[in-house]
Amino acid sequence: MSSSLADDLDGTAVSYTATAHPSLALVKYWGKLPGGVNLPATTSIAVTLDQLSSRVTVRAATRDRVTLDGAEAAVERFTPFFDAVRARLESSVRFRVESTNNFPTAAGLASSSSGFAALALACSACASPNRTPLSPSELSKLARVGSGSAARALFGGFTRWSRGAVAAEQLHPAEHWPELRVVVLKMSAAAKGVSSREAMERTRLTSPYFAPWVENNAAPALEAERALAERDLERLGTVARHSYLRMFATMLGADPPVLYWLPASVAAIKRCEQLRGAGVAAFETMDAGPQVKVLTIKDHLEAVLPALAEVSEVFTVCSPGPDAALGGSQESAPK
Ligand code: 2P0
Repeated sequence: MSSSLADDLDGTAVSYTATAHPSLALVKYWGKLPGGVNLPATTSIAVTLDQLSSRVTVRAATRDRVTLDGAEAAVERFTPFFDAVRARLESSVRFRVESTNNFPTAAGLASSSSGFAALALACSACASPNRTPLSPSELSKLARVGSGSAARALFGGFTRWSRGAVAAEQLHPAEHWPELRVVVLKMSAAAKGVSSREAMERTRLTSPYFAPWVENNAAPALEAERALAERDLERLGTVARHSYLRMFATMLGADPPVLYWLPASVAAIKRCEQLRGAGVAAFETMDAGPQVKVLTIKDHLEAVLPALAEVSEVFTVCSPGPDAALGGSQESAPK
């Protein structure tokens, strides 16, 4: 059944817009605790990326409906989140959502983190326009129901989402480390074949390496937190590399195995190794997709960018980003 946008609206025409930036984990969330909604089995430590963004516009409507970058999305993916917002705010409103990303969706660039963080803000404003806005922690709880990593994307700068926690928290604002840079490489814009949610659950249920992955998570999370506090890129980069490689080790042990890497991903990993050998800060990380993101500092970009451009497209260079916020405009991700 198709209907025009006007058919779905309740006649108020008031719209609520919010913008959020993806949360890139340096120590990874991979695996859920049983019995809750997106409760993490591992503590994750992350940075919010300023140049990538999701922008959502929400209006009250007669039924829930979502378009993602102009295409109709399967609304079932959003229903538990919408229901959580309605329950929290004691509202029966239905949501008409238009969402755009300035980067490839579902390609391993954490689009669900920024998308649901922006939705938590815009939907809660739409569901209850006359009450005091929910606190960032309450919004983080709601965003988590949509997608685990979205709990972190509510906050700018540097975040922690502890094992079993219902909400994430900010460790430091973006101003804590303004020189930090994340070079985002684009190996492929194709949507991934296996969703991160499915891959995560398959890993938990079938990989013999899942239990040791969880058991060995506390020390790296603490080490990353300390390295962040001291702005020590060597230590942070080293623990971030351990975390993503061990996360992939658990996936490779799943049945059937999950392999997101492309030849260009491996080429970028090797190029970072060469750069480090030459004394240049370049610490890569990856998520549920083929893209490689490289941690460095501003002064090393001159050496890092041409070296990485030889093996992949440099999509953009990010600094630590701001909090998710109501309103906001979206620009294409500049290099
Ligand atoms: C993270 N990822 O910490 C990890 C690292 C990908 C690799 O969180 O099922 O979309 O919605 O809670 O948050 C991607 O998975 O999963 C993710 P759900 P999500 O950023």
